[in-house]
Amino acid sequence: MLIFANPRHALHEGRHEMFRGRLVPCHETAARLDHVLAELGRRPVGELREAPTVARTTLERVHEPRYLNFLAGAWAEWVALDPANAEVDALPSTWPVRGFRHDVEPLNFAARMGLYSYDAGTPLTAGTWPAAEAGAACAVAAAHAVTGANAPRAAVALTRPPGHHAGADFFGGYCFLNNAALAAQALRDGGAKRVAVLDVDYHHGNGTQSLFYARADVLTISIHGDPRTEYPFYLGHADERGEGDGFGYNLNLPLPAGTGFVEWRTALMEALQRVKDFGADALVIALGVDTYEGDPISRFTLGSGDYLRVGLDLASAGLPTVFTLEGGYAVAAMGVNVVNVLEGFASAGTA
Ligand code: OKP
Ligand code: ZN
Repeated sequence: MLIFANPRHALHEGRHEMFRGRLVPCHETAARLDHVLAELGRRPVGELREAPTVARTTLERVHEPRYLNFLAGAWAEWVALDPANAEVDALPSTWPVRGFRHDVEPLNFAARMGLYSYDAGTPLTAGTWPAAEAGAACAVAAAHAVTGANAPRAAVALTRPPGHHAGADFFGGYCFLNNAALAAQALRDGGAKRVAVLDVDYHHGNGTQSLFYARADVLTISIHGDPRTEYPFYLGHADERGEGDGFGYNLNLPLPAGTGFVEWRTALMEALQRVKDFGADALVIALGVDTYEGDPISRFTLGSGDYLRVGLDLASAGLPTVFTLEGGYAVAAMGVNVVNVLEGFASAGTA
């Protein structure tokens, strides 16, 4: 198993997110990844590698050019508005909902922040772009690593900010560039005919679903908290099955808050059966461990030991597999939970 750890992840360190009328400290912190790296130091389940840089054209396989241009220049614009802004994160506060235009890009910075986002919980900071770009490079490198003869079974993009909520032209849910989608597209571009993305984060992978919704070559599956009560609320229902050519190639498995490992694993088995029926050549796992019982913002009750079983189950698909790191906010348990998945996967055989 090869592990591409984002060397620039700590450049993205949001100060505050909007929650119930107040700015509260961010849940998505650099310490999360540091705990995973520390646990990997104790239990080296794979080989750490450095990722080469990613080309803009590769990012444009998934994201809109005008969105990438905005993200890449956003911090400089923010500080140019007022030098004092350097001490504050940029957060959106106005959004073009139903009936507003999305085709005309406003000149106003706040208006563009809103055009390219969907929540006020995702601060954009000085290091957001370099961190997200280097993370995307890890995801693409991981996809390349499992491609070709004699490739290892699995590669991991150990990165933050996470990616699965980001769409073609929007950020939100702590995500800016969709690492899982970039990995899936890189696998397709590397010759895989059919790629499955299985999202096991507590939250529905709305960005990934939207990116591949009309495509039959990438199957998207998400197991998550029921969006009627859980973030991201406006997508992730069981009746969303894809559209056009993509009809039948999206599977949502929402579960009620409070779900434990036995029921969660039944959903995982259904997901893996769908991957098998699809005839996938490669698998991308959007790996969030916010399904953990101790997670401060989520409500499933998986235990740390359960993640070993999860890894073993994922390996049973028998496919070249790329993991991208998504959520997980019980910071101290984060390392053990993530490395348990990877160790469980590796214990199955040739990873
Ligand atoms: C990102 B990922 C909590 C509000 C929830 C958004 C959650 C984003 C989760 N104060 N804010 O899927 O783990
Ligand atoms: Zn999540």
